[in-house]
Amino acid sequence: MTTTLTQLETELAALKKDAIKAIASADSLEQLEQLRVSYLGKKGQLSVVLRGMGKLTAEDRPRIGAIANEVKELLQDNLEQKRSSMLAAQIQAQLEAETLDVSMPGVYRPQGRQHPLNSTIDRALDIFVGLGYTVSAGREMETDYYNFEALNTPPDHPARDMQDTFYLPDGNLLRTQTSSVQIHYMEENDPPIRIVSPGRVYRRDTVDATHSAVFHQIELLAVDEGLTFTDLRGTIKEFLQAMFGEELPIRFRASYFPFTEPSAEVDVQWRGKWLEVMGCGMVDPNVLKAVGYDPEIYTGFAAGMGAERFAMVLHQIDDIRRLYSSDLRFLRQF
Ligand code: 2U9
Repeated sequence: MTTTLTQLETELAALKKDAIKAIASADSLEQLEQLRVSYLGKKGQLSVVLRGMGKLTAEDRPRIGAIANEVKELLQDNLEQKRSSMLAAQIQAQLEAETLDVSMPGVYRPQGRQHPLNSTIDRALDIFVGLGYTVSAGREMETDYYNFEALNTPPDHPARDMQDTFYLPDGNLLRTQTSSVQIHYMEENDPPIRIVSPGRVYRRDTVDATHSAVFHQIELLAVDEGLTFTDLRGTIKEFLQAMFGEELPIRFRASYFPFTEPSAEVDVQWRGKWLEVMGCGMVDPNVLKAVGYDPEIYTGFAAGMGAERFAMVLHQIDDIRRLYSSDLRFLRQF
């Protein structure tokens, strides 16, 4: 055995020992790759050692070749094992970092709810839609014509007074009733019609427990051939029964509105008291004429109610101003 052989064997053994140690203590995939290049790459340490093989005798060469191959395979195995265990650790760390603790308390999000006024309006609209009515809402700024003239309200009617209506500098006004929507609708549609119009209306009222300068109305209008007061009465009875959730005694008291003739106010007996809840009547022939409907062929009935009034009755609210106060202690009760 020549010295060169022993020398190469020693070098290979040292390389193997070094490499195993270095691979074992590598702490990144990059470092591992550097080690692979440094030991096993074309110009790596193993190649350098093997260059010494040229000096060996022909019979020693296979021996060193076999040892070198063993070292190479061993290092390749070590590198591969280390690589897999590093990848596994990396995935494990990522999984742990992304783990959701489903037992952790959630983020509190306050739950909102519908305002009692809106739920009252929605409830009324749902009932009328169930009776075949179409919801039609319109604009809040109107001309004198749509708010008064077409609704048979004479120029000297007190409602047209500056004291009762908000007039705008340009001569327009803030609607005092949603009936103006129905005039527009009739101008654009032929009978038969059945519409319900919810919306904000404006009146120059002094604010107190039962009055507000801005409030919400719900008005219905039906125009068809042969409609009578009996149809009106039946519709209102159905509506009130659905609205209160039970059949209650109702009464009609004769009244006056410029746009209906005859006209009536409707009371409901509830918890021992008669409550005035809406107004109604047969559409005045002059209103039908104003929109080009022939009053000899068509008749109509209409009714109007204040949404606030209904909400107050249904929920026993003592002051209309509570509905506009945004006081959460009040609103949380609904
Ligand atoms: C057209 C023709 C007639 C709607 C009607 C009433 C009677 C009524 C009041 C209830 C309380 C207004 O909010 S309130 O102050 N309304 O009493 N409203 S008949 O009549 C119409 C509507 C449209 C074309």
